[in-house]
Amino acid sequence: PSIPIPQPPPHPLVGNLPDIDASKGVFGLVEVAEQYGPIVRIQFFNRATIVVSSQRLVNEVCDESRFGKVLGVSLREVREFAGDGLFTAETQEPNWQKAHRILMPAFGPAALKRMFDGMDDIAEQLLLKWERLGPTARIDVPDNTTRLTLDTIALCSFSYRFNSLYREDMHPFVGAMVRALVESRGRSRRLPVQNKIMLRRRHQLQEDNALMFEVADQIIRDRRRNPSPAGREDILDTMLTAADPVTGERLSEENIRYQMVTFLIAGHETTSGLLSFALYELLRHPDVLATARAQVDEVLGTESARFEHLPRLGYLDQILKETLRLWPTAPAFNVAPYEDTTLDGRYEIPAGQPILVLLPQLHRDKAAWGEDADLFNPDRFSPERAAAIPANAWKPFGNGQRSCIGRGFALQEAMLFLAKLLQRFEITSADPGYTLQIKHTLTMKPEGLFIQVRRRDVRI
Ligand code: MNH
Repeated sequence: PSIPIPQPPPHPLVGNLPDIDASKGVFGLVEVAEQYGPIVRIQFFNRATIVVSSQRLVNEVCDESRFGKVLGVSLREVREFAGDGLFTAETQEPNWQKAHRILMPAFGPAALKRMFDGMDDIAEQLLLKWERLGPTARIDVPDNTTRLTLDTIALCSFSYRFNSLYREDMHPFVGAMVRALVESRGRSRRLPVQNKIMLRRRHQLQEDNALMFEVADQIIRDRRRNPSPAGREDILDTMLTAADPVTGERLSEENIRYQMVTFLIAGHETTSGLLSFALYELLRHPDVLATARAQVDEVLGTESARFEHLPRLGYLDQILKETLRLWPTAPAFNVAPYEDTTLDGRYEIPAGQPILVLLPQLHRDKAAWGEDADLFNPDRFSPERAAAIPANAWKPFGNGQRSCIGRGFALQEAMLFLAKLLQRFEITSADPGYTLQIKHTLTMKPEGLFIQVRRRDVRI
């Protein structure tokens, strides 16, 4: 017996648009989910989305034999500038499959080991800068970590230096990207006719897209003129030269440009948010900070961080995972059933109907995480306890074949930075009364979080 999916009463024409607070990003949906429960139907104009947020329902929609990724309304707008790059391609598109096969090894374990030096290069620059600024400087955490992660992804994948740490304003790519992402969200909440008449916004978006393509094209032109030395090939070289093992084809120049824009977007906003929220939680949990520091001192001592140290920093890995549980910086993804289906044995869902997996809610589901689900506690991910986490209760990197290609990259980069930071500095909040304020674009970050750092008495 099928039953209707709960939905807030829709308004004429716009549906539930006025019921969801756009300024709160995905937390606007969290409010509705809190009121209506683990499954709720939301309708913008004539487009419906089904929002699921319990482990029980998410576990079902993560079954890849019945459900697969679809582009939500925002991602369909992002496709304007990320094209058929991995993130915004449909799984059935030949270019997704081809690029997936070519690029998976480029982000695999052997590649991550090669990229260690690039990650260390940028992390070292940032920490040296903080040391020179001294203990009285107020350090803007999301701003600094955004510079770190943008420079790191560009150096590691294209051997290109944005040099964000040497400039006051961010590289123009960042402004263009942030505006384009914000506008994509805006467009997804308007009618096509509304979007059509907003000429100034349309022109700005075209300008921003052109700038992002120009940055990518410039890097490709430079590379063609100055090939990488033998043995120093990077991900850009892989894209320019590698043949797909199945079709024997290479990536087109246009597709390479889309992949580059995709890596720059997907590869830095989320990781800087992760690092920012991790610092936010460490400052609120001195006991966790002390345990982390003790491990760093034991493993690194006074040595410079090396790739071989990383597997021994398990507690830092637990901190990052727990941070992504409470603050999933890419807070939602969409799947749809391949065929008409019934969810939870009672909700009828037509083929192709988008289902949004709401991560902040899933990750605080008390049935999956216990009564203390709202508490930050990295022990949840200890080797003993992690095995008991229910299937698909933790999905910050998405699901299955369409999950994040940069997962290992992000965790390695974040772990290395945290280890080096704790080895070298005492950290304190610059504003002990700070109350969390989240800034939402496609991702989320703690806005206005400032720290101060004081050099510890260790010689490295
Ligand atoms: Mn990432 C897909 C989260 C870091 C590149 N990423 C996804 C998805 C999530 C996600 C969620 C699935 C989206 C969907 O189903 O629609 N990503 C993250 C988080 C971090 C992150 C939380 C950091 C923390 N991602 C990175 C980094 C890169 C990257 C670093 C660098 C290249 N991510 C991607 C790409 C995809 C993706 C590319 C699309 C993969 C595919 O579908 O083939």
